[in-house]
Amino acid sequence: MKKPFLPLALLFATLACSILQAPTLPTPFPTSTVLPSPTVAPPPPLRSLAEERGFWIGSAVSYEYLRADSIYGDLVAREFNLLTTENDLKFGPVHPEPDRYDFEGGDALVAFAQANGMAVRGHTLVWDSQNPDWLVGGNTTRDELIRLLREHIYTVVGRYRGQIAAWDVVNEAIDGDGNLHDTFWLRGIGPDYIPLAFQWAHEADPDAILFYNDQGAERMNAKSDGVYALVKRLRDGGIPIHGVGMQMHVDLYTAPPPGEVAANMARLGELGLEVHITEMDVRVGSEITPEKMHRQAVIYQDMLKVCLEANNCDTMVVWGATDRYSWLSERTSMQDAGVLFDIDYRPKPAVEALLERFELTE
Ligand code: 9MR
Repeated sequence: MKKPFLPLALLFATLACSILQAPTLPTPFPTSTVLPSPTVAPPPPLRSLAEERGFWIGSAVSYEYLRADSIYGDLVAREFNLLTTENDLKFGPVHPEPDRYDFEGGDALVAFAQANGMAVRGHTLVWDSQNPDWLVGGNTTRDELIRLLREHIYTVVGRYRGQIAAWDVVNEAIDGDGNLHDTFWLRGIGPDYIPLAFQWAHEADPDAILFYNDQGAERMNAKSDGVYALVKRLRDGGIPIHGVGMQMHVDLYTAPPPGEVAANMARLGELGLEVHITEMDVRVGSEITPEKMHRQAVIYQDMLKVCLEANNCDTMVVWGATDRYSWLSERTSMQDAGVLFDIDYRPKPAVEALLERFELTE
């Protein structure tokens, strides 16, 4: 049985908002070898088709870009009915000093989501990356670290109680062999840091659905076996975990076979767990060709199909909205073209492919 993702009232607000929202992006789109010609009418928003099917189509959003670019904000609000806080609620950004939290970005993202009838996924409470120097550089005892992590989770989750529907509580804790990663948290607290984090998040917001989130564990392999074993132990131990996030950072040649993703979702479903696709992008490399865009569209469509057909998957989040601001373009000088809209905010063939898949679904 699925837990309702949002209260009914918010769902109605979402629908009302999407009806009232007029697309504000510049149209018609300029010509390109890959993208629709200027005479083609812009496609309907993804969220409108998603909502008709009770589905959540999301984008990771950083306040840094939202604050600076209203066209980007319009794109996100028009196309998506969910946002994930890309960086603003990670430990370092939100808790930059021992006694100081910075909620500017998180508050702004939650307010933006509410104003636009979008749900929010909070990302992420416990990770080995983007931790502040004061935390990782300190000579902290195990007891102090436990106290500190509990206070952090209570403060961050508690602030958004009732406003953030789902949390990635623990991120990327399993290595490629399926064992626990040697992380700051494992060294400092031991394996108990995982169940403790879920327990504290649940105490801070009993209605939020709580996820373990990882990458490279979408198909059936040693890593996804390790994730399965971990979440099974948590479930068996009565720990409040409700789902697994499959990040789905893939490329044209290593995307997981849909059948394996479906099998993986099914076995997690047998444990009573939901699955969200949480961070999807499909890298195409530096050269962008129509063939690559087509292949990318097929991969997006395949993964949406798997999710729609599973009885425990109702959410697919893309890790960014436009290539202009995607994490892939932060890392390389090339855009790598991994998300759904290009650097000029124009929809790629993948958008059409997702719309088509929604239309084929009851
Ligand atoms: O998109 C995020 C990017 O802006 C940050 O610089 C980076 C820091 O590690 O994290 C990126 O997001 C990651 C996410 O939090 C966890 N899964 C992998 C994502 C891409 O690296």
